[in-house]
Amino acid sequence: MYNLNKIKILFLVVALLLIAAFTIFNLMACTTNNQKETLEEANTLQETDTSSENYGEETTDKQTQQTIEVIAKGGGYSPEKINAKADQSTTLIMISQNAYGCERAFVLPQLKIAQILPENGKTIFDLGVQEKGTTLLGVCSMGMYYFEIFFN
Ligand SMILES: [Cu+2]
Repeated sequence: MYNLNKIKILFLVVALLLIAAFTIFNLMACTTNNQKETLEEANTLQETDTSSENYGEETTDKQTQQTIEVIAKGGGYSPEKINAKADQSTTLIMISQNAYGCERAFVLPQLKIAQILPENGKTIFDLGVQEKGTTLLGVCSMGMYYFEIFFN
């Protein structure tokens, strides 16, 4: 009877340690539940954004599409400073290259976009049409890695 209780307590302690270790690991990997929620929110926002894609399709205004490519890898994003054209429909392609760190927890704060990037592969974001003088920030959820897009 006494031994059985001892085993029970030992089992409980081990279980608690495992839970604590798992929680710490999750926090370090930048994948808290909060971010998953913002991710879902952002996805719906993104969908509504694309519906207004036809906006500004005027014959007088020779509007074309521009694409920006940024690499997400261990140690951050590259390039960190990007010049882009204002008043153009802009697509951002995030290219994951062996991204195993928190660079995967990608956030575009001004556009209310938060998404977990794959370890490898491309993720496409619609940045819409930005005004001259706008600077868009791309950042990891912890604010450790970032890049800036300057629209001119
Ligand atoms: Cu980070």
